[in-house]
Amino acid sequence: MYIHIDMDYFFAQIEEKRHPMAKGKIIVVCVYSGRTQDSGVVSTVNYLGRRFGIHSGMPIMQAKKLAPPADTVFLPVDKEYYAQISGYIDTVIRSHCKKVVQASIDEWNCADEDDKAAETGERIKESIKKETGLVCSIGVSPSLLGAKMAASKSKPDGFLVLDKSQEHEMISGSDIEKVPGIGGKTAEALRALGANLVKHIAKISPVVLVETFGRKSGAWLNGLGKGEYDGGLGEEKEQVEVSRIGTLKEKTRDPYMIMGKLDELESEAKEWLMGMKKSYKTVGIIFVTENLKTHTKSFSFRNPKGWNEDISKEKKALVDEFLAENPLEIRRVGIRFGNFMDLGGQTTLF
Ligand code: DCP
Ligand code: CA
Ligand code: CA
Repeated sequence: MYIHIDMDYFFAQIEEKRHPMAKGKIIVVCVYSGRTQDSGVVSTVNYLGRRFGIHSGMPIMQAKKLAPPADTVFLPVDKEYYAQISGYIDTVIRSHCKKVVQASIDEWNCADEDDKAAETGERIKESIKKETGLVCSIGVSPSLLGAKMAASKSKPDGFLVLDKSQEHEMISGSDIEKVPGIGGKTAEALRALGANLVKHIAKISPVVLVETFGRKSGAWLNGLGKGEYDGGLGEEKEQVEVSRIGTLKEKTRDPYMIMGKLDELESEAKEWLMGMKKSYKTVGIIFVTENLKTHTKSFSFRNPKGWNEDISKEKKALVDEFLAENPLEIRRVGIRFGNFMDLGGQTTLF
Protein backbone atom coordinates (compact mmCIF):
# COMPACT_ATOMS: atom_id res chain seq x y z
CA MET A 1 0.00 0.00 0.00
CA TYR A 2 1.02 3.57 -0.61
CA ILE A 3 0.72 6.55 1.68
CA HIS A 4 0.62 10.07 0.28
CA ILE A 5 1.03 13.05 2.57
CA ASP A 6 0.32 16.62 1.49
CA MET A 7 0.39 19.56 3.89
CA ASP A 8 -2.71 21.77 3.84
CA TYR A 9 -2.29 25.39 2.61
CA PHE A 10 1.33 24.88 3.55
CA PHE A 11 3.00 28.31 3.45
CA ALA A 12 -0.13 30.08 4.75
CA GLN A 13 -0.59 27.54 7.53
CA ILE A 14 2.98 28.08 8.73
CA GLU A 15 2.41 31.85 8.73
CA GLU A 16 -0.84 31.34 10.65
CA LYS A 17 1.14 29.51 13.35
CA ARG A 18 3.84 32.13 13.39
CA HIS A 19 1.45 35.09 13.72
CA PRO A 20 -1.27 34.11 16.18
CA MET A 21 -2.90 37.49 15.56
CA ALA A 22 -3.66 36.39 12.00
CA LYS A 23 -5.86 33.54 13.25
CA GLY A 24 -9.36 33.86 11.78
CA LYS A 25 -8.15 36.15 9.00
CA ILE A 26 -7.49 35.57 5.34
CA ILE A 27 -3.76 34.94 4.95
CA VAL A 28 -2.28 35.59 1.55
CA VAL A 29 1.38 34.60 1.13
CA CYS A 30 2.89 36.63 -1.70
CA VAL A 31 5.92 36.56 -3.97
CA TYR A 32 6.60 40.27 -4.42
CA SER A 33 8.51 41.01 -7.60
CA GLY A 34 9.54 44.44 -6.31
CA ARG A 35 8.65 46.29 -9.50
CA THR A 36 5.84 48.25 -7.84
CA GLN A 37 4.54 47.90 -4.31
CA ASP A 38 1.88 45.36 -5.23
CA SER A 39 3.38 43.63 -8.21
CA GLY A 40 3.89 39.91 -7.92
CA VAL A 41 1.76 36.79 -7.47
CA VAL A 42 0.02 34.89 -4.71
CA SER A 43 2.05 31.90 -3.54
CA THR A 44 -0.81 30.41 -1.56
CA VAL A 45 -3.78 31.40 0.57
CA ASN A 46 -5.58 29.75 3.49
CA TYR A 47 -8.96 28.06 3.00
CA LEU A 48 -10.84 31.10 4.25
CA GLY A 49 -9.30 33.18 1.47
CA ARG A 50 -10.05 30.50 -1.13
CA ARG A 51 -13.75 31.10 -0.46
CA PHE A 52 -13.24 34.58 -1.88
CA GLY A 53 -11.75 33.12 -5.05
CA ILE A 54 -8.12 33.84 -4.24
CA HIS A 55 -5.66 31.17 -5.42
CA SER A 56 -1.97 30.40 -6.08
CA GLY A 57 -0.55 32.19 -9.09
CA MET A 58 -3.06 35.04 -9.02
CA PRO A 59 -1.67 38.60 -9.27
CA ILE A 60 -1.47 40.22 -5.83
CA MET A 61 -3.40 43.19 -7.20
CA GLN A 62 -6.35 40.98 -8.07
CA ALA A 63 -6.27 39.26 -4.65
CA LYS A 64 -6.45 42.72 -3.04
CA LYS A 65 -9.65 43.41 -4.94
CA LEU A 66 -11.24 40.14 -3.83
CA ALA A 67 -10.30 40.19 -0.15
CA PRO A 68 -12.00 42.38 2.46
CA PRO A 69 -9.06 44.57 3.65
CA ALA A 70 -9.97 44.55 7.35
CA ASP A 71 -9.95 40.73 7.48
CA THR A 72 -6.90 40.04 5.36
CA VAL A 73 -3.18 39.82 6.00
CA PHE A 74 -0.69 39.90 3.12
CA LEU A 75 2.71 38.43 3.95
CA PRO A 76 5.87 37.93 1.91
CA VAL A 77 7.10 34.35 1.31
CA ASP A 78 9.86 33.11 3.61
CA LYS A 79 11.01 30.05 1.65
CA GLU A 80 13.97 29.36 3.90
CA TYR A 81 11.76 29.02 6.95
CA TYR A 82 9.25 26.80 5.13
CA ALA A 83 12.08 24.61 3.86
CA GLN A 84 13.31 24.22 7.41
CA ILE A 85 9.85 23.11 8.62
CA SER A 86 9.65 20.80 5.61
CA GLY A 87 12.96 19.23 6.58
CA TYR A 88 11.68 18.68 10.08
CA ILE A 89 8.46 17.06 8.84
CA ASP A 90 10.66 14.82 6.68
CA THR A 91 12.42 13.52 9.79
CA VAL A 92 9.07 12.95 11.53
CA ILE A 93 7.77 10.90 8.60
CA ARG A 94 10.99 8.89 8.30
CA SER A 95 10.75 7.87 11.92
CA HIS A 96 7.46 6.07 11.13
CA CYS A 97 8.17 4.58 7.75
CA LYS A 98 11.22 3.13 5.99
CA LYS A 99 10.36 3.75 2.35
CA VAL A 100 9.90 7.47 1.94
CA VAL A 101 10.41 9.76 -1.04
CA GLN A 102 9.89 13.47 -0.60
CA ALA A 103 8.06 14.66 -3.72
CA SER A 104 7.99 18.43 -3.14
CA ILE A 105 8.36 20.94 -0.32
CA ASP A 106 5.07 19.78 1.22
CA GLU A 107 4.52 16.28 -0.17
CA TRP A 108 5.75 12.79 0.60
CA ASN A 109 5.16 9.35 -0.90
CA CYS A 110 5.63 6.29 1.28
CA ALA A 111 5.22 2.58 0.86
CA ASP A 112 4.36 0.17 3.66
CA GLU A 113 3.09 -3.37 4.12
CA ASP A 114 -0.60 -3.78 3.26
CA ASP A 115 -1.76 -4.53 6.77
CA LYS A 116 0.28 -1.74 8.37
CA ALA A 117 -0.10 1.22 6.00
CA ALA A 118 -3.33 2.63 7.41
CA GLU A 119 -1.95 2.65 10.92
CA THR A 120 1.37 4.11 9.77
CA GLY A 121 -0.53 6.87 7.97
CA GLU A 122 -2.51 7.63 11.09
CA ARG A 123 0.62 7.77 13.22
CA ILE A 124 2.31 10.10 10.72
CA LYS A 125 -0.67 12.45 10.77
CA GLU A 126 -0.75 12.53 14.56
CA SER A 127 3.01 13.03 14.91
CA ILE A 128 3.13 15.88 12.40
CA LYS A 129 0.33 17.57 14.33
CA LYS A 130 1.96 16.94 17.69
CA GLU A 131 5.48 17.96 16.65
CA THR A 132 4.69 20.97 14.45
CA GLY A 133 1.07 21.89 15.16
CA LEU A 134 0.39 21.67 11.43
CA VAL A 135 -2.37 19.75 9.67
CA CYS A 136 -2.01 17.68 6.52
CA SER A 137 -4.13 15.38 4.42
CA ILE A 138 -3.21 11.75 3.94
CA GLY A 139 -4.39 9.15 1.49
CA VAL A 140 -3.68 5.41 1.84
CA SER A 141 -4.41 3.24 -1.16
CA PRO A 142 -3.17 0.21 -3.15
CA SER A 143 -1.61 2.47 -5.81
CA LEU A 144 0.35 5.69 -5.48
CA LEU A 145 -2.09 7.43 -7.81
CA GLY A 146 -4.97 6.31 -5.59
CA ALA A 147 -3.14 7.55 -2.48
CA LYS A 148 -2.54 10.97 -4.05
CA MET A 149 -6.12 11.36 -5.16
CA ALA A 150 -7.43 10.13 -1.81
CA ALA A 151 -5.32 12.76 -0.04
CA SER A 152 -6.58 15.62 -2.17
CA LYS A 153 -10.15 14.40 -1.98
CA SER A 154 -10.02 14.44 1.82
CA LYS A 155 -8.55 17.97 2.14
CA PRO A 156 -8.23 19.78 4.48
CA ASP A 157 -7.12 17.87 7.59
CA GLY A 158 -8.25 14.67 5.92
CA PHE A 159 -7.45 10.99 6.16
CA LEU A 160 -8.80 8.52 3.64
CA VAL A 161 -8.00 4.81 3.33
CA LEU A 162 -9.17 2.93 0.25
CA ASP A 163 -9.20 -0.71 -0.70
CA LYS A 164 -8.72 -1.94 -4.25
CA SER A 165 -12.37 -1.64 -5.29
CA GLN A 166 -12.93 1.74 -3.62
CA GLU A 167 -9.79 2.98 -5.31
CA HIS A 168 -11.03 1.80 -8.69
CA GLU A 169 -14.39 3.44 -8.11
CA MET A 170 -12.78 6.76 -7.16
CA ILE A 171 -10.26 6.90 -10.02
CA SER A 172 -12.46 5.57 -12.83
CA GLY A 173 -15.30 7.89 -11.82
CA SER A 174 -13.02 10.91 -11.48
CA ASP A 175 -12.98 13.91 -13.75
CA ILE A 176 -9.88 13.56 -15.95
CA GLU A 177 -8.62 16.93 -14.79
CA LYS A 178 -8.41 15.77 -11.17
CA VAL A 179 -5.84 13.10 -12.06
CA PRO A 180 -2.29 14.15 -11.13
CA GLY A 181 -0.28 13.93 -14.34
CA ILE A 182 -3.12 15.11 -16.58
CA GLY A 183 -2.60 18.81 -17.20
CA GLY A 184 -4.95 21.35 -18.76
CA LYS A 185 -3.85 20.68 -22.35
CA THR A 186 -4.10 16.90 -22.10
CA ALA A 187 -7.52 17.22 -20.46
CA GLU A 188 -8.72 19.42 -23.28
CA ALA A 189 -7.54 16.94 -25.92
CA LEU A 190 -9.12 14.03 -24.04
CA ARG A 191 -12.42 15.85 -23.83
CA ALA A 192 -12.28 16.47 -27.56
CA LEU A 193 -11.95 12.69 -27.94
CA GLY A 194 -15.06 12.18 -25.82
CA ALA A 195 -13.54 11.50 -22.39
CA ASN A 196 -14.69 13.61 -19.47
CA LEU A 197 -14.22 10.93 -16.85
CA VAL A 198 -11.27 8.54 -16.47
CA LYS A 199 -13.38 5.52 -17.38
CA HIS A 200 -14.31 7.13 -20.72
CA ILE A 201 -10.64 6.87 -21.79
CA ALA A 202 -11.19 3.12 -22.25
CA LYS A 203 -13.41 3.93 -25.22
CA ILE A 204 -10.58 5.62 -27.09
CA SER A 205 -8.43 3.22 -29.11
CA PRO A 206 -4.81 2.83 -27.97
CA VAL A 207 -3.66 3.81 -31.46
CA VAL A 208 -5.42 7.16 -31.23
CA LEU A 209 -4.06 7.73 -27.73
CA VAL A 210 -0.50 7.10 -28.89
CA GLU A 211 -0.97 9.26 -31.99
CA THR A 212 -2.35 12.14 -29.93
CA PHE A 213 -0.17 12.03 -26.84
CA GLY A 214 2.99 10.17 -27.91
CA ARG A 215 4.09 6.68 -27.03
CA LYS A 216 4.78 7.08 -23.34
CA SER A 217 1.81 9.24 -22.31
CA GLY A 218 -0.50 7.40 -24.70
CA ALA A 219 0.37 4.06 -23.12
CA TRP A 220 -0.04 5.51 -19.64
CA LEU A 221 -3.49 6.93 -20.47
CA ASN A 222 -4.53 3.65 -22.06
CA GLY A 223 -3.61 1.80 -18.88
CA LEU A 224 -5.37 4.41 -16.76
CA GLY A 225 -8.61 3.94 -18.73
CA LYS A 226 -8.37 0.21 -18.19
CA GLY A 227 -7.86 0.52 -14.46
CA GLU A 228 -4.09 0.01 -14.29
CA TYR A 229 -2.87 2.33 -11.59
CA ASP A 230 0.51 0.94 -10.63
CA GLY A 231 3.90 2.55 -10.78
CA GLY A 232 5.85 2.72 -7.56
CA LEU A 233 7.72 5.27 -5.55
CA GLY A 234 10.07 5.85 -8.43
CA GLU A 235 13.25 6.64 -6.60
CA GLU A 236 12.98 3.50 -4.56
CA LYS A 237 15.05 1.48 -7.00
CA GLU A 238 17.97 3.82 -7.15
CA GLN A 239 18.16 4.51 -3.46
CA VAL A 240 21.40 6.41 -2.93
CA GLU A 241 21.44 6.47 0.84
CA VAL A 242 19.77 4.89 3.80
CA SER A 243 18.82 6.79 6.92
CA ARG A 244 17.06 6.13 10.18
CA ILE A 245 15.87 8.90 12.44
CA GLY A 246 14.38 8.73 15.93
CA THR A 247 13.21 10.92 18.79
CA LEU A 248 15.26 11.07 21.98
CA LYS A 249 13.46 10.25 25.23
CA GLU A 250 13.93 13.89 26.20
CA LYS A 251 15.73 16.92 24.83
CA THR A 252 19.35 16.50 25.72
CA ARG A 253 23.01 17.35 25.13
CA ASP A 254 24.24 14.24 26.88
CA PRO A 255 26.60 12.47 24.45
CA TYR A 256 25.86 9.08 26.05
CA MET A 257 22.12 9.39 25.53
CA ILE A 258 22.71 10.56 21.98
CA MET A 259 25.15 7.74 21.25
CA GLY A 260 22.74 5.19 22.72
CA LYS A 261 19.97 6.27 20.37
CA LEU A 262 22.39 6.38 17.44
CA ASP A 263 23.53 2.80 18.14
CA GLU A 264 19.92 1.64 17.86
CA LEU A 265 19.36 3.53 14.62
CA GLU A 266 22.69 2.39 13.22
CA SER A 267 21.83 -1.27 13.61
CA GLU A 268 18.50 -0.70 11.85
CA ALA A 269 20.17 1.06 8.95
CA LYS A 270 22.88 -1.58 8.78
CA GLU A 271 20.29 -4.30 8.55
CA TRP A 272 19.22 -2.66 5.31
CA LEU A 273 22.84 -2.39 4.09
CA MET A 274 23.38 -6.05 4.85
CA GLY A 275 20.17 -7.08 3.06
CA MET A 276 21.00 -4.96 0.04
CA LYS A 277 24.65 -6.11 -0.02
CA LYS A 278 25.93 -2.56 0.01
CA SER A 279 29.02 -1.06 1.49
CA TYR A 280 29.27 2.68 2.01
CA LYS A 281 31.88 5.39 2.12
CA THR A 282 29.99 8.16 3.89
CA VAL A 283 28.32 8.27 7.26
CA GLY A 284 26.28 11.27 8.39
CA ILE A 285 24.76 12.10 11.74
CA ILE A 286 21.56 14.13 11.69
CA PHE A 287 20.69 16.41 14.58
CA VAL A 288 17.34 18.14 15.02
CA THR A 289 17.73 20.85 17.62
CA GLU A 290 15.01 22.20 19.93
CA ASN A 291 14.29 25.06 17.50
CA LEU A 292 13.41 22.37 14.90
CA LYS A 293 16.46 23.07 12.73
CA THR A 294 18.01 20.06 11.06
CA HIS A 295 21.80 19.77 10.85
CA THR A 296 24.01 17.07 9.39
CA LYS A 297 27.64 16.23 10.11
CA SER A 298 29.28 13.72 7.90
CA PHE A 299 32.48 11.82 7.44
CA SER A 300 33.83 10.06 4.39
CA PHE A 301 36.05 7.01 4.58
CA ARG A 302 38.84 6.48 2.11
CA ASN A 303 37.78 2.87 1.53
CA PRO A 304 34.28 1.42 1.54
CA LYS A 305 33.06 0.08 4.85
CA GLY A 306 31.03 -3.07 5.34
CA TRP A 307 27.94 -3.25 7.53
CA ASN A 308 29.81 -5.21 10.18
CA GLU A 309 32.69 -2.77 10.63
CA ASP A 310 32.75 -0.70 13.78
CA ILE A 311 32.49 3.06 13.30
CA SER A 312 31.83 4.17 16.88
CA LYS A 313 34.97 6.31 16.88
CA GLU A 314 33.85 8.34 13.87
CA LYS A 315 30.30 8.57 15.20
CA LYS A 316 31.47 9.89 18.53
CA ALA A 317 33.73 12.44 16.83
CA LEU A 318 30.80 13.79 14.79
CA VAL A 319 28.60 14.06 17.87
CA ASP A 320 31.31 15.84 19.84
CA GLU A 321 32.01 18.16 16.95
CA PHE A 322 28.36 19.10 16.69
CA LEU A 323 27.94 19.64 20.44
CA ALA A 324 30.98 21.89 20.45
CA GLU A 325 29.55 24.04 17.66
CA ASN A 326 25.91 24.24 18.66
CA PRO A 327 24.66 25.22 22.13
CA LEU A 328 21.07 23.97 21.73
CA GLU A 329 19.44 20.86 23.10
CA ILE A 330 18.78 18.03 20.69
CA ARG A 331 15.32 16.52 20.15
CA ARG A 332 15.89 13.98 17.42
CA VAL A 333 18.91 12.26 15.95
CA GLY A 334 19.49 10.17 12.90
CA ILE A 335 22.16 8.31 11.00
CA ARG A 336 22.66 8.17 7.29
CA PHE A 337 24.86 5.94 5.14
CA GLY A 338 25.59 6.94 1.59
CA ASN A 339 28.03 6.78 -1.30
CA PHE A 340 27.27 3.11 -1.79
CA MET A 341 29.33 0.44 -3.45
CA ASP A 342 27.70 -2.75 -4.62
CA LEU A 343 29.25 -5.75 -2.97
CA GLY A 344 27.82 -8.20 -5.45
CA GLY A 345 29.03 -11.62 -4.44
CA GLN A 346 32.24 -10.39 -2.84
CA THR A 347 31.41 -11.55 0.65
CA THR A 348 35.14 -12.09 1.16
CA LEU A 349 35.43 -8.38 1.86
CA PHE A 350 34.26 -9.17 5.40
N1 DCP B 1 3.13 27.24 -4.22
C1 DCP B 1 3.53 28.40 -4.89
N2 DCP B 1 3.01 28.71 -6.12
C2 DCP B 1 2.10 27.89 -6.71
C3 DCP B 1 1.70 26.69 -6.06
C4 DCP B 1 2.24 26.40 -4.80
O1 DCP B 1 4.35 29.15 -4.35
N3 DCP B 1 1.59 28.19 -7.91
C5 DCP B 1 3.70 26.94 -2.89
C6 DCP B 1 2.78 27.48 -1.80
C7 DCP B 1 2.09 26.27 -1.24
C8 DCP B 1 3.11 25.17 -1.49
O2 DCP B 1 3.82 25.55 -2.67
O3 DCP B 1 1.75 26.41 0.13
C9 DCP B 1 2.47 23.81 -1.66
O4 DCP B 1 1.62 23.81 -2.80
P1 DCP B 1 0.26 23.04 -2.85
O5 DCP B 1 -0.15 22.96 -4.25
O6 DCP B 1 0.38 21.77 -2.09
O7 DCP B 1 -0.80 24.03 -2.14
P2 DCP B 1 -1.08 24.34 -0.62
O8 DCP B 1 -0.32 23.47 0.31
O9 DCP B 1 -0.91 25.80 -0.39
O10 DCP B 1 -2.65 24.04 -0.50
P3 DCP B 1 -3.43 22.64 -0.44
O11 DCP B 1 -4.04 22.57 0.91
O12 DCP B 1 -4.45 22.72 -1.52
O13 DCP B 1 -2.42 21.55 -0.68
CA1 CA C 1 -0.28 21.20 0.02
CA1 CA D 1 1.66 19.90 -2.56
